[in-house]
Amino acid sequence: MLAPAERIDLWVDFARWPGGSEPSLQSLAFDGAMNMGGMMMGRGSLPDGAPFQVLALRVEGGSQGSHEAAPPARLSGMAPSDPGVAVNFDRPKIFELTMGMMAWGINGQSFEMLEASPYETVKLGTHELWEFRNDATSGMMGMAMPHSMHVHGVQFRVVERSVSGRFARDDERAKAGFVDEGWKDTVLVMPGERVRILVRFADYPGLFLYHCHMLEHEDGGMMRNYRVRT
Ligand SMILES: [Cu+2]
Repeated sequence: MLAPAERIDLWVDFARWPGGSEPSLQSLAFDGAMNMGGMMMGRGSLPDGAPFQVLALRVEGGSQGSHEAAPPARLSGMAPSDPGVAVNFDRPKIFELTMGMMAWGINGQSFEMLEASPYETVKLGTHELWEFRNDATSGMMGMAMPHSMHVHGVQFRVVERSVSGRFARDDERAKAGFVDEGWKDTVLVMPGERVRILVRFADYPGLFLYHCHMLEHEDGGMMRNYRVRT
């Protein structure tokens, strides 16, 4: 299960399809409306959660199809992340994904073009633990939306994912599982979930965005800056 803007590397062996076949990459149907009753349906022709084709392919036959290729016997491995390296390992920074007065926000705040709060200021060269919490929206008129949280300028590791009991039964929606392994820059946070990430601010000082990657949400205010200071 992938969120908008979440990415993975795929290895596809097209030798298994005969020439002339047309496999495709599909976005399968899911309960994307999340009890919204179509209220915030986009301007597109497809309702949220409707299946659609992402990519059409055509496999050609003939000798060029006989090329042998195989993925490496062993893909890169990664040691488990160590939350202990975070400067705030005992006190993760909490980012509530909020909805108030019909405006999305992060910790109740909306986007400001040139601002980052002291809370959103980090030091270059350090690690921090951040926790995205998708529990505030659940109280608002039954609005329980997934969010796709993207942090600019860095890569992070997912340390922990937990779901409140109230939403645990809804995990059926994500039964395909999450892609939480490896380096990430976007992570799916389902309704009722808290996702803790370990971020390293390694390379550049300056002002960077973090936001939900669902366009209606980020444009509605679920986007903020954070500042990396030297
Ligand atoms: Cu969102």
